[in-house]
Amino acid sequence: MNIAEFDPDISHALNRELTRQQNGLEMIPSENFVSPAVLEALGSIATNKYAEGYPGKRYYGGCHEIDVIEQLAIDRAKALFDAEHVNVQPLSGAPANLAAYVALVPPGGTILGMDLSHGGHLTHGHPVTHIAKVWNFINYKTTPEGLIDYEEIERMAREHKPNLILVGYSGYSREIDYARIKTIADEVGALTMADMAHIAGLIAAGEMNNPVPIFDIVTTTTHKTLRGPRGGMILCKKEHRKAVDKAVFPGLQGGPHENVIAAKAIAFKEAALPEFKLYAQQIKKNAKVLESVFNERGYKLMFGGTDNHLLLMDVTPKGATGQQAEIALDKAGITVNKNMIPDDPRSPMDPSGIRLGTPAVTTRGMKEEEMKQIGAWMDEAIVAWQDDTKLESIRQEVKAFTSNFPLYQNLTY
Ligand code: DSN
Repeated sequence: MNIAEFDPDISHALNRELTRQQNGLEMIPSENFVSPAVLEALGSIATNKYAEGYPGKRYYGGCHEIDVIEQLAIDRAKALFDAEHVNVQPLSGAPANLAAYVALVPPGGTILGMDLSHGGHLTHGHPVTHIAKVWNFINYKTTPEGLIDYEEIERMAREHKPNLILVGYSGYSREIDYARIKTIADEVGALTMADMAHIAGLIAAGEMNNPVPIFDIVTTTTHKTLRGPRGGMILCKKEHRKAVDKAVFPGLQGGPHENVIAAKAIAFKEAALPEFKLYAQQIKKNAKVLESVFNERGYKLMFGGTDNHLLLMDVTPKGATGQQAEIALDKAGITVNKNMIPDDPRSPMDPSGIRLGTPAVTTRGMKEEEMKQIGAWMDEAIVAWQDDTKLESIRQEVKAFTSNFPLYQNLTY
């Protein structure tokens, strides 16, 4: 019995969500649309199998084909990122980061990571997280010009002697000099970690610097620019293999989600194709077009612009807060997320900024010309945040526009 017959409530919600995805413009930089093959693997019978352990060393019988699937995912990820060891079992980005800390830093040890409002992530040690009670996180910030402050990182590393120096961000739009961080870490005897969740797809395509050959450990999600299923992964040097694998299982997780791992394997195969490189290049070109549109229209871009897929911008010069802009854009059929800007004087629930990105619209085939139109609509919607009639008219235009970029044709639940 299919979903529609058995559970109309879920079926209707899924169909409405599908319509929302098809009719709107998805500009949240951490979201994307997976391929039909990835979607099929997620719904496959691999979900039925328990496989605690690792390929060839499981605590359950009947894992032969599951081993084939997980080993393919591991081997493909190793090749894609030039990694010595890969663990594909982390359930998502936050569990991957937690496992990385468990593997490499004793409780009470010191971790030097980026402040949340300057582009870091909650799991990089924000005081509201439990992990901030387990490890001693010290946060660095960007320079007043909005760039990574390598000199300050060096100074703080010398002062605090961290066990681990962490780079890689959720709201930062510039390139990272991993070699420079490695030099600083070596000087103070720290290990190095990069959280490449946002930019993994750009790195896989060779469109951004790759930390994996340089750093001790790299964590990622698989569902952002990498365009795979919702999940996580850890890549590390051989000497950390045992500690990482033990931290993931049995340290923190139970049975791996092998349907998701099958989908990861497929996504890694897709990311190795020449067309994925073109996709990654287009993501960056599209972000650059939005950068110039918003510059021309008087927004304040954080970090001076973008080298990757995302933009963080202060919308208050246009008379709206981040929350008001997010709600107005939603009404106009454009999805973004409100976001703190560096040292934001406002609150996280109603910050000064919004964060936007191009991976999802680029997957739909939108290019430079379409970005100009999207940027214009976004500006109009933010300026008219109190005008529901205007927002509804933009929504109708967006709907007509997106029908030219079909998504999951013939899919229904
Ligand atoms: N929630 C993700 C993002 O949107 O960047 C990071 O965890």
